[in-house]
Amino acid sequence: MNAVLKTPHPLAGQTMTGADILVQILADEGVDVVFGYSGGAILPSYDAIFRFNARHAKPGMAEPMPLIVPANEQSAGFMAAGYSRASGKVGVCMVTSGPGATNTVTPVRDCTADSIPMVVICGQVPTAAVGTDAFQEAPISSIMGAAAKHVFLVTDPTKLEATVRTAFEIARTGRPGPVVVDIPKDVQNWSGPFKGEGRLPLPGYRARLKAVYENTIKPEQAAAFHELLGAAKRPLIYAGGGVIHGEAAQSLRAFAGAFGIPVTTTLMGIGAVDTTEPLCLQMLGMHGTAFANYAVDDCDFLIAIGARFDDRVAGNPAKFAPSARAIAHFDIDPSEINKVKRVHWHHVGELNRALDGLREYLAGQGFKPDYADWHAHIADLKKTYAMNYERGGELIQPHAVIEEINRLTQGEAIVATGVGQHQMWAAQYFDFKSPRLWLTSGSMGTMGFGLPAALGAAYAQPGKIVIDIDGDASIRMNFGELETATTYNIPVKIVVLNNYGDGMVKQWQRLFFESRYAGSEKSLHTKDFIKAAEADGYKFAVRVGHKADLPRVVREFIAFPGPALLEVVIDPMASVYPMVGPGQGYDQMITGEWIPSRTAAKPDKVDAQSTQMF
Ligand SMILES: Cc1ncc(C[n+]2csc(CCOP(=O)(O)OP(=O)(O)O)c2C)c(N)n1
Ligand SMILES: [Mg+2]
Repeated sequence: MNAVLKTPHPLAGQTMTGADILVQILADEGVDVVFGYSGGAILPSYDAIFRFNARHAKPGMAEPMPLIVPANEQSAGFMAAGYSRASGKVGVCMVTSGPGATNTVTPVRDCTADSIPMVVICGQVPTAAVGTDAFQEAPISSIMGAAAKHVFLVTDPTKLEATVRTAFEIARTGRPGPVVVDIPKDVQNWSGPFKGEGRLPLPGYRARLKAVYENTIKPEQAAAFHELLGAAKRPLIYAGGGVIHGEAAQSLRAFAGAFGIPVTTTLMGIGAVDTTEPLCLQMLGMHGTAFANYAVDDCDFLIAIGARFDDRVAGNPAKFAPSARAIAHFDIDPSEINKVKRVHWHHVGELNRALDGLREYLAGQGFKPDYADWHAHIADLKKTYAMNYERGGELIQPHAVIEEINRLTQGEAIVATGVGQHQMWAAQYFDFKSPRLWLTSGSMGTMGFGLPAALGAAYAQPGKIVIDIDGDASIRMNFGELETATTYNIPVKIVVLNNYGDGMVKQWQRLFFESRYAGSEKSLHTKDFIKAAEADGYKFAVRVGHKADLPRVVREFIAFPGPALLEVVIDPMASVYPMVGPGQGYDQMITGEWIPSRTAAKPDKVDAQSTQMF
């Protein structure tokens, strides 16, 4: 796993402190930025990073391991996650004990739920004080045990080195996820020999991984798949975040392209295929495109790849893909097979190898399907049920803002989001030509994700344009990070779609609670986003409220070279459509006023009972 490490390690045998060992392993693992916040229990490790940077300083070059300090540790976690999502590398976050560590619980859970590799290093009170309610002590291994992929509390300093190396291995292998390493202060201050090699024994984990990595599709399994695909007239690929995490987008594109199989993606799978391609149906699910959801209803063979039939896609598993005579499922995690929906064919293994192998097998069999009728049907669905919104009114519609930005960025920008309506409009109206451009808190749906994730992404992909599409409420959650962008001169472009409230909550209150806006209305809130940005040093901070100004202001905003904030006052009553109500089948999808529907379902038909589930 240690890609950059030569054996023997050039520093092997040297006496080093625990903190220096930690930092050396970070460097060996390829860590080129650490996001975090200091404090008493992590001071030795912060000092070790400072000294590492001083030792390796080269004139005219950036520090090899800069420390990026946000306003709040939650943001450090989301910056590391944004870095990881945009690069595929393990993001690193380093915080102090107690409140520093507990502030990272939300990003840790967020990373587990979205399968994002991250290593969180937490300082802990000295070993002798653990369990005494010492100053700034929190039981991190217990708290994080339920939230992380794995947690280590290092009590034996001679195991620190192997533990940190193993943490990276666990974070990035199999189904990726966050690993927390809790390091008491005395372990950081301990001095001992640096071995330069070695990992902890993890026989069960490694044996399971080996079996998964070595599992290739056997000829009889390939023949069974061939039979299912050969019998299908309307096959459809449903691709999820696993395709992105597994670096399998190219293999998916080659597989779908070789046989002409249309593809729809989950929220997490956006970018797995180029959304501008004719056979890409964009996102499916609760707020998916109507044409994707209708294609799911119409398909006779559904091929799930790195996706998990979650409730935002299969709100009613029994009614999901009702015409599919067969479902196939590819995943790296065996626990996902038959978890929500029973499938007829499955393969647990690396997606890229599986898809390449299967494509070569089918091609070798001379498989040349003719899906012309299905392609015509897909083209017709895309035309008839195209995404649309009110284009004529006085107020600025949020969709128009995204279309305007997209016209300039052309599917090449990195887009991070908060959570709410703005997140869904961004998912629906942006193009994405490649993977790792779309950064969103999918499973947890954590408001406050967007701005720090965008900042982290800017470190992962310097030179790429990074846009945070945020809501007026979501951005408030980590508003302190506005200043982080100017402090470090990170050229993120922040868009606040201001509908003066928790728009998504209000939409549900309109649908299910007779428009009683309990706790979701913000029209009397007094924050001035522009003045706030100016106070934090923004040289571009502009509010736009008139439709006619939008194209010009968006152009100036995107062209601005440094951090920039654009607040757009949007129609506060705009809703996200289409919408499949919770617990419902796609045949009950409501499409709103501007997208045709092929059923008569109306908003008031959404079953209030089903909301009990959420
Ligand atoms: C941390 C957190 N708290 C609460 C929620 C529940 N929630 C989901 S969307 C939403 C409203 C978001 O408002 P805003 O950011 O302004 O986005 P809009 O829907 O208005 O575009 C809320 C409160 C959440 N997702 N995350
Ligand atoms: Mg809002």
